[in-house]
Amino acid sequence: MSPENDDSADPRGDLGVALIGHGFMGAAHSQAWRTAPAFFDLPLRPRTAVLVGRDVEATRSAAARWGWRRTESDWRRVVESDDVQLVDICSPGSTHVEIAVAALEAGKHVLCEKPLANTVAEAERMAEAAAAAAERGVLAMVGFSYRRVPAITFARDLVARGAIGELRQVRALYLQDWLVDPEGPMTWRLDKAAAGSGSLGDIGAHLVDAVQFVTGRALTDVSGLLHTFTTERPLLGEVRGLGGTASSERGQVTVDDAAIFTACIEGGALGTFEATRVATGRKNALRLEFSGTGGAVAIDLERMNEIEVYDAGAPVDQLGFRTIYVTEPEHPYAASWWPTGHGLGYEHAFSHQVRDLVVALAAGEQPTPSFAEGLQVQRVLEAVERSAADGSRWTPTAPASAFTRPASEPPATTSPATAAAAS
Ligand code: SOE
Repeated sequence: MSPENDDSADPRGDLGVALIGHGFMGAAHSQAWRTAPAFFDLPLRPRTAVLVGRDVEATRSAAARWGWRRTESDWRRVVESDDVQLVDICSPGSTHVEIAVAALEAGKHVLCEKPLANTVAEAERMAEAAAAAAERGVLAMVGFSYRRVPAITFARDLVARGAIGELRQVRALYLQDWLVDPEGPMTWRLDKAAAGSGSLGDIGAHLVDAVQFVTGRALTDVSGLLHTFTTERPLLGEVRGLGGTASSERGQVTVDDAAIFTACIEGGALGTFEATRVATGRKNALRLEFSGTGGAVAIDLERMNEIEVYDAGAPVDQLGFRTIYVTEPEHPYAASWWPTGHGLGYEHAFSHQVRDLVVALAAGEQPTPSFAEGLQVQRVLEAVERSAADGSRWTPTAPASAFTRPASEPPATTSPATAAAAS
C-alpha cells in the first residue's frame, strides 16, 4: 500500500471532496486537491472522493487521470453521500445556486467557483444559505483564486502596511484575446443563460475582487460600457466547444466581449477597469496598479512572480520602480514550495486556496472570500451592467454630421446617446 493510501496511523480527520465539473476549472481544482496536501501541512486529510459530470465516459476518464475514486453523473447523489464533507462547484454559473444551496442544507461545506452566481438574486439566495449553514458549523467559500497569487497577497500586505500612503488611483486590466477571431466557436461561456455575462463576470469579477482585496476598500459607484463585437459564432457538435466538429449553423452570442468601467472607491480613490477577450495579442494579462501619495505597486500576472514597488520617499536620484521577486520564504506561501527564485505558476493559486480553505474548516472559522463577499462582487457586476444599459450619461462630442469617415473604413461604432438621438 502506498503511503498516500495508508491512512490508519493518521490522526487527522477526513475531508471527502466531491468535485462538480471536469472542464478547465475541474482540472485546476483537481490538481490543487492532489497537490496542496503534499506541499502544506494540512490539519485535515482531503480525499478526492467523487468526480461528477453528466458525460459518463468523459467523467470516468477525467477521474482516472486526476485520481478521483469514483464518479457520479448527478450532483444530487453526492449531496446526500456520507463519504462527502465538501462540495466543490466548478460547473457553469447557471448551476451554482441550486447545487450550493442543496449542499449547504445537506450539511456539506462548499467551495464555489467565481463569479458566485449569474444574478444578484441567485447570489443573495446563496449568501443566505451560507449564513444559515454557518450557524451549524457548515462553511462556504467562493473561489477567487487570484487572491492567492503570492504577488497579489503581498501587494495587499504592502498596502496595509502603508507602503503607498493614501490610495488615489487604481488601474485594473484583464486582457485576453481568444475571441478575436469571429469564426471562433460558440461555447457555454458565450451564452448568457449558462454564464450570466461574458468578460465582465468571467474575468472582470477577478479585477473587482482583487482590487477590493488589495485595497481593503469597496467599489461604491460605477459607470460602465459593455460591447459584443461578434454576435454570432459557429456552433460545434458539442456545446462545450471542445473536440466538436465544425457546423455551418451559427449560435447567438448573448454576452459581452469587452467590459470597460470606471469606479469610485471607498475613501475617495478612483478606479479604471477593463476586462476583455478581444485584446489582440494578450493571452492572460491581469494587470493591477495602485497609486498612492507615498508610492505605488504594480502587478502583471504575465510575470506573476514579480511585483513592482515605487517608494516616493526615496532619495530623488534613486526614484523609480523596483522589481521584487516574490519567491523568498518570507513571501506569502513561498516557503512551502521551491528554493528562492524558482517561481510559481497559475495553478499554485488553486493549491493555496485549498490550503487556506482546509485550515479555516479545521479551525471552524469562516474561509475568505465568503459568499457574502461573492454577493457584493455580484452587485458591482450588476451595477456595471445596469449602467451600460442606460446610455443616458453618454455625451456626443460633436453633431454626428461634423465627422465624415472615408468610405473604406468600417462604420463608426455609435455611442448609445448618438443612437438614441438619431432614432
Ligand atoms: C477561473 O478563476 C478563471 O476566471 C476562468 O474562469 C477564466 O476563464 C480564466 O481565464 C481565468 O480564470
